[in-house]
Amino acid sequence: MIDLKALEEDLREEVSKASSLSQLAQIKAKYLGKNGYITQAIANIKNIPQEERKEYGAKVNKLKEYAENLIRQREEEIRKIELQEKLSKEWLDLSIPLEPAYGTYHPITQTLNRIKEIFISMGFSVMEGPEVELEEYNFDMLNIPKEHPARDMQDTFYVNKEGYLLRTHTSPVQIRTMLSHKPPIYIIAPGKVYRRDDDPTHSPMFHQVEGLVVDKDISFGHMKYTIEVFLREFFEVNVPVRFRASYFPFTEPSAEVDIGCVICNGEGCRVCKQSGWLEVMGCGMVHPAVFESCGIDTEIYSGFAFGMGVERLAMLYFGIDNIKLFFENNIRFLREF
Ligand code: 2NL
Repeated sequence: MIDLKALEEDLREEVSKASSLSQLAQIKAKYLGKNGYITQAIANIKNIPQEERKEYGAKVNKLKEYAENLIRQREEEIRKIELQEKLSKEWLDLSIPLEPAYGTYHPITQTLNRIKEIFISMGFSVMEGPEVELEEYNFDMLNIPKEHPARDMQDTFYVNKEGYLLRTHTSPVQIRTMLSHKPPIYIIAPGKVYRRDDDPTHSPMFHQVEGLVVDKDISFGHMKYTIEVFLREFFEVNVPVRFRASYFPFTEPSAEVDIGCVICNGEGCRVCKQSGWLEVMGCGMVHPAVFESCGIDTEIYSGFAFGMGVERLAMLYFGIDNIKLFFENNIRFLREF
């Protein structure tokens, strides 16, 4: 007959010394497992003489219940101790200020948005159009001759569909607007344009904003004032502005617009090549041939148009000397804005 008292004492001692759940699991197997002491004691009940069997059986079953409870209690204790240890080792300092990873608008987007805001404030609408354009809208209807060098494969990206190209300026958006809307027209056309250029001052993709006004009695004076107001709003100072006679096939007369150098205040520096002036845009009165190709009556309407490079304006506004920085997505550069 197994000594149940001794078994109980051994069990109590071992359980009280167990300090981990795995140790406890071993003890449980030793007493209550398939060949455990208590399991064996239960199996042995049938070998006990008849007169003692009932009492012995009751004791063994009580011991089994006692063992199960004892082990369960210890298990809870050990879980608590282990949790306390974990909590004292692993902790978070909730007082550390966390800087949220805010994004920002790309400097070109910021510049485009500022340009748009200024023209919207003057009553212009913003028009957009496709980047893959008809050669007809990009060149023919703008009075650009068939032999013009800008049409050359070396200057323009043609796509593998006859009569289509990547727009080289946003003028086709204005052609589309004149074809679909009756004057008065007061619009700007911002967007991406493409030219086969890739050197330190040119990128094959860049951004342009063009503007177009078509109405009755529109003069060069309206254009000059509109552009002067825009430039002084954009550069946030009362910059000198001058108009120099120039040539574009789509305007007549045409002019290039200079501002007093915002880097050296007109004193002469590397950026303005010692001239004190910076060329910032081109403009002119819309050529009658352009109006005619769009079905606008030149006896009734006149208008002006202008075009500016967004990267160039952004570089002057932010004081950046390399156009490539806009397209490298260097996070240390972008964080500056
Ligand atoms: C420049 C010059 C210019 C225009 C763009 C234009 C558009 C139509 C009709 C007539 Cl639909 N003109 N656009 C006119 C003059 C100059 O851009 O230097 N851009 C960066």
